[in-house]
Amino acid sequence: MPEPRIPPGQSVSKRFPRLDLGVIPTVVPDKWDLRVAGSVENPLRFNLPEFHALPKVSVTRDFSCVTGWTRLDCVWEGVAFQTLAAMAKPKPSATSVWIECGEGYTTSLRLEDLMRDDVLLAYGFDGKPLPDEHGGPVRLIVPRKYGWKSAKWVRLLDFRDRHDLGFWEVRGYSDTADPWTEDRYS
Ligand SMILES: Nc1nc2c(c(=O)[nH]1)N[C@H]1C(S)=C(S)[C@@H](COP(=O)(O)O)O[C@H]1N2
Ligand SMILES: [Mo]
Repeated sequence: MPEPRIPPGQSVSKRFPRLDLGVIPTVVPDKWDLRVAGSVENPLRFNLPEFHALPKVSVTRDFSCVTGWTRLDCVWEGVAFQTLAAMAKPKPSATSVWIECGEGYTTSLRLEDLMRDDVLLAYGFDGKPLPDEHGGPVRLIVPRKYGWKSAKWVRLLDFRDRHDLGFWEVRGYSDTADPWTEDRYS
């Protein structure tokens, strides 16, 4: 059998639905920053112009939410996670990254899952600046995981020597979150 295009139990959405806790954080561009901290040799802090000046990548991937929709061929533009990791230099003890967002949402990922070459901190979507409701100015995109790992409005990437569970993961959603195995709940 050929591989199906979308994961089991999903259906294609032409629109790009919005899914979050209902709050869009107010971003004052002068005050916005993105910090990379924790178990790294080189902690980093970027304001928006500095972040936009980093090497840019474009990644086209499908996006699947656990509630059942998949949007095909999302075109994301931004900074590869690998680029940030190379600058920050994780300590050998770092195994996980804790992610904090502007409105209080959190998630976390194993470092090995973030080091895939399709993971990025996106500021562009389908050829335009990433809209506020989809996580602008900067969001994480982890195409191989269900959408709740793709944190919107990211402000902090905290490298850790232990793995802590984020907002949905402590509420019963899977920590591994693989759409292809319908790995929805823990
Ligand atoms: N900060 C933040 N990021 C978040 C969420 C959230 O509530 N807050 N929801 C997640 C979920 S469950 C999904 S499916 C995707 C949806 O992204 P979208 O609203 O751009 O479609 O964002 C994820 N990232
Ligand atoms: Mo979701």
